[in-house]
Amino acid sequence: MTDVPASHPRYASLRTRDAIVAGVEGGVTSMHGLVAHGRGEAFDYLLGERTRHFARDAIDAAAAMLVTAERPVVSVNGNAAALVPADLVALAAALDAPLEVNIFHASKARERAIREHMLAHGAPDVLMPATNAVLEHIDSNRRFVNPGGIHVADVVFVPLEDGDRCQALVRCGKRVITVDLNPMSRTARTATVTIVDNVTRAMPLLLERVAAWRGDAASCRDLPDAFDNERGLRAAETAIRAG
Ligand code: PTJ
Repeated sequence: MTDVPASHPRYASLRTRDAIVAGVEGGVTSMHGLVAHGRGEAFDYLLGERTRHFARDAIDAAAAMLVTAERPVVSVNGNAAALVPADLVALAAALDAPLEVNIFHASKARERAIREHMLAHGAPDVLMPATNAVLEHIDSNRRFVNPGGIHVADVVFVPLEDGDRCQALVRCGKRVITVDLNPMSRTARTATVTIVDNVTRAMPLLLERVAAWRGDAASCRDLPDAFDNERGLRAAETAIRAG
């Protein structure tokens, strides 16, 4: 771990880097994940490394969509597993939803490492991609899904997604919630709800909202339809360009 005091101005960012590096060292995160993380850092820097109003609106819509879903699934890749494993486990538990490993850069060993990592963080079970359930409209490794998970899900929470699979999920009729610091990415533009924020900041806020609404879904039922993803992305891009 980087030896920096909590008073260091870049403490949170450096700790998050440490988590990603530990993910690579533990076989959970791919080397490509480091590159993706660097790109995320750059956007986060431009956003002032804080949760903005458009992200809060998206978090509300996402929480409402998740608590009113019939079969929500929490999808886990190598970066999300390294950065927010306990929060992902807590989200799945709060929703009574499965966690499912689904990665872009193919590796059976890494899929198993992510599963073990999530179990070590308290997940009671973790679904794995299977060969007997395939997502249509996609050719990459991510087409393999679990027949009891993403294959039959109506809402998929998939932080740091790649554009192709996001498109495929939407074309399969699923509603997709993503967390992506880049409001211009294909994923951000294709998802049903895009939370433009660092996943490390967004997850605790999402958990709070889900906890508040899960026993009272009626009070938030209208939020997902009222949410305008394009408007949120425009606001995020404007904030980034304004510096
Ligand atoms: O474990 P795998 O094989 O599934 O790979 C995971 C990555 C993330 C490497 C893979 O999905 C990938 O290549 O993603 P992309 O297409 O590079 O997109 C990653 C997006 O996440 C980029 O738009 C980044 O800006 C964004 N991002 C990076 N770090 C964060 C982030 N968004 C939110 N929070 C972050 N901490």
